[in-house]
Amino acid sequence: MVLRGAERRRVFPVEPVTLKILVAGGFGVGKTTLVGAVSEIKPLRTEELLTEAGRPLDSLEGVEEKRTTTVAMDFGRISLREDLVLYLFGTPGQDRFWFLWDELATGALGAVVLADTRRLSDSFAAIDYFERRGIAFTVAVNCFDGAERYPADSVREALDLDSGTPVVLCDARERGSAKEVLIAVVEHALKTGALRRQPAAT
Ligand SMILES: Nc1nc2c(ncn2[C@@H]2O[C@H](COP(=O)(O)OP(=O)(O)OP(=O)(O)O)[C@@H](O)[C@H]2O)c(=O)[nH]1
Ligand SMILES: [Mg+2]
Repeated sequence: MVLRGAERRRVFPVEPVTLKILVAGGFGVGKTTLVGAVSEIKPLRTEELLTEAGRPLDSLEGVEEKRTTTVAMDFGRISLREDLVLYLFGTPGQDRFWFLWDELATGALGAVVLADTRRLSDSFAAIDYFERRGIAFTVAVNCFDGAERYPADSVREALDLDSGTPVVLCDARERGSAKEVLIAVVEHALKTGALRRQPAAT
C-alpha cells in the first residue's frame, strides 16, 4: 500500500530538523530575556544574584534594575515551522565565564550577538569569537527604552562588520520581535553555509 500526502504525514509525522542557535553578547544585554520571550518550553535558566563584589566589574548602566546574571547558560526551544525546531543556548555575559563558550558553541549552526547601543563595545568580544571560528552570526540591537536609536547601517559601521553580516533591530522582551531575529539568524546561517559549500569558480 502506498500512502500519500496527509495520510502519509498522519502515519509518519514529520521528523523536524533541529538546529542549535547561540544567543550571545555582552553583560546584561538581554540574552536571558530574549530566550525567555520566544521559548515555547519553560526556559532553563541558571541565574545567580549579582553581588556587591561584582559591581566594579560589570557596569549596570542602563539596566540598574538588574538583580541576577546567567552563570552557565539559558536553554529554550522554538518551532519556526512544523519541520524546523531551534534549540536556543544563551551564553553567560560575564567575562569570567568565557571558558563555557566553546562547549556551548559546539555544533551551533549560527548565532545572534545582542547589542545595546549605549555599550556597543561590549559586543566586540562575542563578534570576535564568532568571526575567528567561522560561525555565521547576525547582530540584533536590543532597543532599550531611553537608548538612542541608530539605523542598522550606522551600527554595522560602528562595529566594523562585513557588509554581508545582517544587523536587525529588536525588542528582546517581545516574542514576535525575538522570533524575527531568529528567522534572520537562520536565513543568514543557511545562506552562508550554502555559499561555503559552493566550489570555488575556476
Ligand atoms: N527596557 C528594557 N529592558 C530590558 C530589555 N531586555 C532586557 N531588559 C532588562 O535588562 C536586564 C538585563 O536582562 P537579561 O536578559 O538578564 O540580560 P543578559 O544578557 O541575560 O544578562 P547576563 O546573563 O547577566 O549577561 C533585565 O533587568 C531585563 O529586565 C529590553 O529590551 N528593554
Ligand atoms: Mg543572562
